[in-house]
Amino acid sequence: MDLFQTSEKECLAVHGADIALWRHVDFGNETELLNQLIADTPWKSEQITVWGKTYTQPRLIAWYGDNSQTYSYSSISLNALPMTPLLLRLRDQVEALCESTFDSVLLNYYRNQHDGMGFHADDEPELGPRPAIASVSFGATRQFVLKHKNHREVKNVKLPLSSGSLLLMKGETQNNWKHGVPKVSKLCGPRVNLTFRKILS
Ligand SMILES: O=C(O)CCC(=O)C(=O)O
Ligand SMILES: [Mn+2]
Repeated sequence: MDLFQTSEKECLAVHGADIALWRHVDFGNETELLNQLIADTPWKSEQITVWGKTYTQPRLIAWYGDNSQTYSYSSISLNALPMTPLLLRLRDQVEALCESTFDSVLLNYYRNQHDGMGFHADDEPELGPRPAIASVSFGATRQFVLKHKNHREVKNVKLPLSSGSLLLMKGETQNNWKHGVPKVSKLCGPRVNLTFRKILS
């Protein structure tokens, strides 16, 4: 079976964005992948400072890359860990589907419904002006919400990202839209999300 042939790509009609979604890619047994990622990743809890106030991020993170890159966002600076065989294998599949190359990956671990990610754009200068960012999810389905940066009248776009999904954002997406993963009130199991990126030197 050719893994790459089984996945269907949907291009989403979102104004001023270039977003594609594969609702399910055969990355392997997703429960095993989720458990392996949770168990084998040296997760870090980070403090971020926004407008002078310091918070503990409501999720755990880890940063991996081909080179010993340092990645900075908000007030955090992370040194890349070396890519693992599992991450290299997932990257090969993601690169083939997305027709892009990536040199690093940020892992986010949402332990339960109390974990989330606030609205932000992946628009750090080191990602370049029109970055391609590929996001793979395992575990609980969480809503990925896109909010237009400039037009309040434009409705938010809500995408439920289920286990084994692949989302690709590129072109003007980060310039025009923010995105986030809201906390939820209902009981929710663990989710690990991987965002593959390319850091320009
Ligand atoms: O968990 C997600 O789906 C989003 C992750 C994300 O936006 C990020 O890592 O920048
Ligand atoms: Mn992001």
